[in-house]
Amino acid sequence: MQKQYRKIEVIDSHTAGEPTRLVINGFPELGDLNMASRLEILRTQYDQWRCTTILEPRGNDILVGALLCRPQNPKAAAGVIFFNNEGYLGMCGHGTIGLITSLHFLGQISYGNHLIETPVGDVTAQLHQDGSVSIQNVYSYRYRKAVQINIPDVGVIVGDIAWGGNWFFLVENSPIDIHYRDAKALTELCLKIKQVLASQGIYGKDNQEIDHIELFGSHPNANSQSFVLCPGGAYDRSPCGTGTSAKLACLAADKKLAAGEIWHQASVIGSQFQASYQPSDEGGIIPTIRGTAYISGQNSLLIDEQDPFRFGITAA
Ligand code: PYC
Repeated sequence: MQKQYRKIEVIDSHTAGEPTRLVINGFPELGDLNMASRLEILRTQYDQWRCTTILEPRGNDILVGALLCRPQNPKAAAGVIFFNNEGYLGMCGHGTIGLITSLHFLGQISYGNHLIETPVGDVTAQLHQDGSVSIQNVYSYRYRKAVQINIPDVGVIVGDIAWGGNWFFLVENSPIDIHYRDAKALTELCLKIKQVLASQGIYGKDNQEIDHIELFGSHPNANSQSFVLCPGGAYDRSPCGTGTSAKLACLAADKKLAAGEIWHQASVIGSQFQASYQPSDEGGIIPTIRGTAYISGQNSLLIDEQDPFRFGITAA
């Protein structure tokens, strides 16, 4: 008899070098609550499907997953829940650009504006005729300015804490040059910063963990170049949509960038996003991030019930 496999259908894309694996079929039914509630159901009851999709041997540490969900609002094009090798993300900028590009590839949306529901609120995405995508992200703001921390073997590092859909610690002048060849040293520095923030009880609003670290340096053809460490220990190959939103919130708070002015943010590999903001009545900003994603695969992940690694390779 022919073997039966459980199947997860995915569309793979990358946005400015950072991959997104969009799950279009094969995950358990999560119901009709909002995306934050559905994320909790996925996290507490079906987390093994995240592991199957993202962890080796079917995935890898740099992959970001996006589960396509039925939206609550009939006017929305989709709902989405983002996840990675460690857990779940509130919002993901490069992933939303990947989602829109994948939905267009599937023939499910056309050029123009699309409302997307995420666990941290609705975002609007515009698919342009040239294939690029602009996302109007969630409300973003700087929470604390110039927080000083002492990093063993490095010294004092000063950074801002800001929300851009995830929590970021942003270091304006990286003590290590932002260059792809130095990714290992940059990763180690960011991990140390993250550890010190956690051990000193330095959090975002409502004691939320600061799980993204962002270092900045100069770039010849952009306003700035960044290195962004993601929660699972992998670094973002793109300039990071939520990280660029957090950066804009700091620039706006410091009056270094005017509303509507374009900010070119380069990533550690040299890819770029264009970003701008509008002020929000609440004091922070509504950022817009523009970038391009490319489809890189259309695939069915097959899961053999007898495979000891069907739920991924984990330390446990
Ligand atoms: O683009 O917002 C982003 C993002 C978060 C984590 C990886 N990419």
